[in-house]
Amino acid sequence: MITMKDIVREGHPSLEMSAEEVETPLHHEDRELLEEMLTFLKNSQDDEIARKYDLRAGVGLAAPQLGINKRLVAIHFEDFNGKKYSYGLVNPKIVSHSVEDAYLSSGEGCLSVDRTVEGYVIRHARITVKATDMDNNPLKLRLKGYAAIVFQHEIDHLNGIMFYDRINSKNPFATPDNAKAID
Ligand code: SB7
Ligand code: NI
Repeated sequence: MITMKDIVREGHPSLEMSAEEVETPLHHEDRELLEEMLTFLKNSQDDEIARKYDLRAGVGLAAPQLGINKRLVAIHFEDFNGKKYSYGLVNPKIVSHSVEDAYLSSGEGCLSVDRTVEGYVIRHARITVKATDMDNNPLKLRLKGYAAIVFQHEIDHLNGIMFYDRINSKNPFATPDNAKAID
């Protein structure tokens, strides 16, 4: 079972490098890893289990956060409208995005970062993501709002990018005119 002790923290090299493409159809071990990552997210959102194992709640997890240098991402959350997103993604890629940007007005955090970093994380408002799913089927998703933010946070981990790399260092709360707030 994955717990917080398995999650590497900022400064670890796997958070700073570009991860390797994963072969498809998935090898058994990669499929198992994605299942374990999804289980971690579900456990982290279950109050009782999270308390018992001291898990921080997470909506996504990327393999490099486990020190595993592979392009694998798990996502599990419900958006503000109650729409459910639960995916194991293999080699996810943003194939197109809006000109408009967006940021979460509450900022972002990361399971690999044990401190609060304040500021707006400027991202694309809308993205189209292509990936292979856990059953080896091609997947194409059009995402906006909170979901678009979460997927970009996770895909960034595959490219060695942390959320604070996208905060304006001179003025963390600067809002570009083409960026809208997501509450
Ligand atoms: C806020 C938090 C996340 C994504 C977008 C906004 C995910 C936090 C968990 N992770 O560190 C996953 O990489
Ligand atoms: Ni993160």
